[in-house]
Amino acid sequence: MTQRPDLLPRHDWTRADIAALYDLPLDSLMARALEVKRANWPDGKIQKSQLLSIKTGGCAEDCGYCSQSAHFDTGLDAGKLMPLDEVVTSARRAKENGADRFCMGAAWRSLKDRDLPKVAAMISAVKAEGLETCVTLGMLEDGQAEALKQAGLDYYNHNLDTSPEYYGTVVSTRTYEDRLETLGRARHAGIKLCCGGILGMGESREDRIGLIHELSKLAPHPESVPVNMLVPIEGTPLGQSAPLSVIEMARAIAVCRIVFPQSWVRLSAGREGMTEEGQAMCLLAGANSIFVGDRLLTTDNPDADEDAALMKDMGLEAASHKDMEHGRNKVTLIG
Ligand code: SAM
Ligand code: DTB
Ligand code: SF4
Repeated sequence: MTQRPDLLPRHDWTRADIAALYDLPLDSLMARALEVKRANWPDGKIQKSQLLSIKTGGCAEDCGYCSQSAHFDTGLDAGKLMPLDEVVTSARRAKENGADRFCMGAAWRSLKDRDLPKVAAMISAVKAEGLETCVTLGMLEDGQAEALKQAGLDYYNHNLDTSPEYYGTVVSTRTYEDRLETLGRARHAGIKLCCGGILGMGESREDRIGLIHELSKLAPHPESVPVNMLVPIEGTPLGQSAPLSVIEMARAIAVCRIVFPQSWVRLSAGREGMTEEGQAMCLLAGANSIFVGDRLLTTDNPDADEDAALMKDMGLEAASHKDMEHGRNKVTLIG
């Protein structure tokens, strides 16, 4: 038996290699993505995550896409950290609705030590409900990732968002290096990474290639790669961005499937603005994870009936982390 290297993770992708994938005719690109997907994910199941905003708004960062930044008037009221019992109620409901992972997001620039015990208690309680746990809390300092891991954290979400070149156009209050440092801390503590970006912020295809290239250099690859389509928020600098075509979104997802063969590639924010056919195209391109529940953090997501119809029409089943061996079904062996 020999392993086919083109179906397995690599960390030596160049921008030119990724650009060459991007430039393929769509049918050739999708055929290659499908081959990678079938080899690494033979059961074809879809991972479902549910989000909960545990601390909304009033954030000190100026991310130009975000409803929660205190720098922009988006009409969102800032709240306090949610009490534990409300988090547990929400996690139970998410599980009943078929979610397998529960992701708690806080509109913080960075996690403060005073909030750490409260967040740790939330992680432990969600884990005790039988869900995989994920948090996204901004930047981490020494020792914090270890404490989160000890509480039962499976994934840390922290996105690179776009290429290093375009990043400064979108965010000015923290650097790409800051992001990489936090990712390194989470990884060092043995936490899986959920790291991706946003498309449709006025970036060029070269920037999308640059983002994928930066993600591909992370070794091991992030176990989850969320591909968000910008949800335009009125009042933010990117609120009037021209919508991205779903074909370009599907193309990016197919490239991600090929570059990150054993990662969950998540069709993340932006599904509410897509037709069922558009979402189906993104799933056929290689996405194998979605956010479920009718709310993301502060914006709408398709409701349970719509998602049930999508899954039924496509003949898709939900994945459970219990049948998974760290994000992949089996090793690719070609006789
Ligand atoms: N404050 C934390 C941080 O930035 O890491 C966690 C929350 S933040 C809302 C998580 C991610 O959501 C961002 O990195 C961004 O990729 C995505 N996101 C935020 N607003 C979005 C929007 N309007 N459209 C699409 N994705 C968005
Ligand atoms: C990610 O990449 N997408 C999620 C999650 N990680 C935290 C967030 C999407 C947010 C969409 C806008 C909102 O609802 O505020
Ligand atoms: Fe704050 Fe995160 Fe929104 Fe940036 S994306 S403004 S860090 S909540």
